[in-house]
Amino acid sequence: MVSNADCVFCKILKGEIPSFKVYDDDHTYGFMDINPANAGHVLVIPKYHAPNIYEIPKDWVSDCMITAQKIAKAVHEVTRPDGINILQANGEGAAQSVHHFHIHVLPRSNDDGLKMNWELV
Ligand code: D5M
Repeated sequence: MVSNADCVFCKILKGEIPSFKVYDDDHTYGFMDINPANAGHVLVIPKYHAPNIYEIPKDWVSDCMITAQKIAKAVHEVTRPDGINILQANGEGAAQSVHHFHIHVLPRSNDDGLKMNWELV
């Protein structure tokens, strides 16, 4: 695995800090967001350290999006939210706070009060 010793998500992948796992395969890992914007907020990360979408090899993007789809379909089937946002931030101007590529899977309800913009993630 390509890893960065200072990266919080790499530490999660190595088991050095705890996480609430919801999905795990050879290339990707899904876990609950520690600061959820809404109930059921999940993050999907590659088992490869790249800081953003500019630098990550394309196959890892594919793997992560396929995992995000699996999680979204499972959430849709089980909890029947009013909708699900798939979000991904790059750079400070996009409110990226962890510099290991990740995809947010964010269930929505019609009355959750969240706006449909990026400043919320
Ligand atoms: O989103 C980064 C997200 O990562 C943010 O919603 C909090 C979450 N986060 C940060 N540290 C942890 C740990 N240790 N466990 C779970 N979730 C975490 P961004 O798109 O970069 O703003």
